[in-house]
Amino acid sequence: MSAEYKVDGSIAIITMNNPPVNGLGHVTRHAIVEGVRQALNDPAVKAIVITGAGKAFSGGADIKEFNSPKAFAEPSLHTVINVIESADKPVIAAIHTVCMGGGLELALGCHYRIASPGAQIALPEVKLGILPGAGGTQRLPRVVGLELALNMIVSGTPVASEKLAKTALFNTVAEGDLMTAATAFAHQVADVRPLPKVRDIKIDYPNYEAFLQFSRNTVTAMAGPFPAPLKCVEAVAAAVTRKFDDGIRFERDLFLNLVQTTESKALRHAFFGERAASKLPDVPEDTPIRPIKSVAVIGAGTMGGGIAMNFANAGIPVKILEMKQEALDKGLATIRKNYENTFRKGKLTQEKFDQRVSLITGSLSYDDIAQADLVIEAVFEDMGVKEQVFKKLDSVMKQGAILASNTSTLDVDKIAAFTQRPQDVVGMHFFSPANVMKLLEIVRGKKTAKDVLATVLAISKKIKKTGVVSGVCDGFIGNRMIEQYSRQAGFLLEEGCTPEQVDKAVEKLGFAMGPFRMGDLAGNDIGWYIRKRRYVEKPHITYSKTADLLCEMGRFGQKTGAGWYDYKPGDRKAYPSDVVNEMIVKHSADLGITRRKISDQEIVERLIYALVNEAAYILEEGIATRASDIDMVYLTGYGFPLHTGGPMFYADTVGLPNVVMAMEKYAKGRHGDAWKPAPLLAKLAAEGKTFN
Ligand code: T1G
Repeated sequence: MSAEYKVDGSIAIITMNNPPVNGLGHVTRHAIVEGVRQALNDPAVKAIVITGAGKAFSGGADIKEFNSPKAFAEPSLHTVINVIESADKPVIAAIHTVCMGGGLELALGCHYRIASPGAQIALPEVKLGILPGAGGTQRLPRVVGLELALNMIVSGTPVASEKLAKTALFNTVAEGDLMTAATAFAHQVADVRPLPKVRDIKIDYPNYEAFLQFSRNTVTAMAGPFPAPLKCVEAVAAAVTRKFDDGIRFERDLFLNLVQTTESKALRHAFFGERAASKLPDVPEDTPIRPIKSVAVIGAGTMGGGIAMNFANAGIPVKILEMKQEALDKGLATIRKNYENTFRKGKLTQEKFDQRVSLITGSLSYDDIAQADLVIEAVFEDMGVKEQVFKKLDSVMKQGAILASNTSTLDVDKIAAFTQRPQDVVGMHFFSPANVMKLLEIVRGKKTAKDVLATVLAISKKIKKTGVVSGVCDGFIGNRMIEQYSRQAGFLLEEGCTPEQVDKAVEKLGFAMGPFRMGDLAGNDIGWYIRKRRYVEKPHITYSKTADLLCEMGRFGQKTGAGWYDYKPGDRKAYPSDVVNEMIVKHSADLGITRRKISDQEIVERLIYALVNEAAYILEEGIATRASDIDMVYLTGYGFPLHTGGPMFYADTVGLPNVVMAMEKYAKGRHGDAWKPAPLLAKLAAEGKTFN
């Protein structure tokens, strides 16, 4: 039973109990209706209190049931709310901790609402690409007013219950024991009639048309490819322009339309993908974690500084170790400047600024970091340098300390072998800028201990990163895939494209930046350095020489004022470069290639399917645990458009048979060997299955 029923004197108490957040799944909905029916039929019962067990009143409809018959099986959430609202005895919602989505809509159907302070109150459906579908857009404006309701529904942002204490949403926000307050309140209102119904409240907002039009314009400007925000405005508009029941029907139609959209399915996929990523099949969820009370970072460069900031932001003291005072001072000054910029933008209070700056200290001596629970090296990407650092760490760090490398491609097993404690060694690959990008690739060595993985997964949540575990291979998950993406980008240049055409094609799909603008930002010399290593290690893999020719021209990107594009001093805008385009055209001629017009569709397919095919190899090799992990890597670390759900979800949406057919077409072209479908991809396509 996922709702308990008991009678306390003359008060019936229904306690939702569907861990972890009392999602209003079918069983729970049925149990609530049964409880209300039982209470209404019991002459001893004078009032009903509904509350939630555990860490939530209710986190809303059970998203896991979406797109399954259970989601709308009777009693639907609408039915549950109607049963409550039309009850002939008072129903009081006793709200605590989390009251979101359908949970808040259920509370709005009650006659009274009591809350504890600090409860998160929200209608976050828009974050899932839908809108409140059980009356939230019609009832919330009636209790908190049109403007606040619209803001809450379009943003999906939680508001603390005490901030809503003065609105008609709550009868009281009570300190102390919630159930004592709710039961006492129930006794007070047991005989009060008529029973107050939110649906009967009139919305008073003079000149609401102007406000709604302003809202439509604002929301249209910020919604991007997502249809839900604007539909939220239309649904809330119905609360003022239509009769209640008509508004409910209108809201329902909008909801049913949105729940079927690819954008919503992509957002729900990302919601669960974020949470699934922290689960490893062979690491039990109750694996004890090592306490991380202090962190050390080696290297005060761009990465080291950004990494340190993540821990300071989470309230964890960080010591940065450098070899030279000048480098240490420069690194600490850069960190302070970053915090000052955030403070100046009003995104940081003085108190937080002071706290964070004080949590980051520097040192020139390994002895000063010996007691840190976690040390992360962010030194030069060279195995020789890593060897020196890890041998030193092995001799200095306390037993049980976790030794992490921020390497972006190097073999973590080799790094672990520099120490006598390979079980304590792990990769923590942050993405630049490390204090901004959400992705953290956690690289699991063959000997990395399970509690080390559990600890790093837990600490990644604490520092607000999306931790995704990767096995050891060249480039782990993200960079190994981007290698194939970059190869195709280079080939496209040789065959007829300009850098701008390639970038624009994927930016039209929603990428923040195409491959060439990204190269100019990150520095083209980074890829050059890696390709030089690969030419030796993997001579069979061909690359376009255009990227090397570009670097030989000293055009490393924004940092040299010129890259694939030209740049003007003080202006970050990328201007197409005649010099580069001439180099590309000449290179095509040198290769004897007759340049041709290439469609945007071919560009998008070749770039994205190159990612997908490599990902299929990564999956079948067990480097990534699941397809949604790969999507999370690309959504949080590579600017892959969120509305597509990530490369694997995108391929599923296109249909794997279509992906394979397109690859077969490209296999007939230049470098066709790159288009051999990974066995897993070919198998899934042949069986009509999907990655996710
Ligand atoms: N349904 C199903 N599972 C849910 C869930 C939900 N609504 N919310 C959370 N979970 C799972 C989550 O997958 C994870 O599972 C576990 O609970 C803990 O979550 C008609 C249709 C509530 C603030 O959008 O924002 O109502 O990984 O790690 O950090 O209008 O979860 O452990 O197996 O996030 O303490 C609207 C979404 C639904 C709220 C708790 N509601 N959830 O945060 O824990 S649509 C939402 C959250 C709707 C109606 C419409 C957060 C949280 P697992 P967690 P947390």
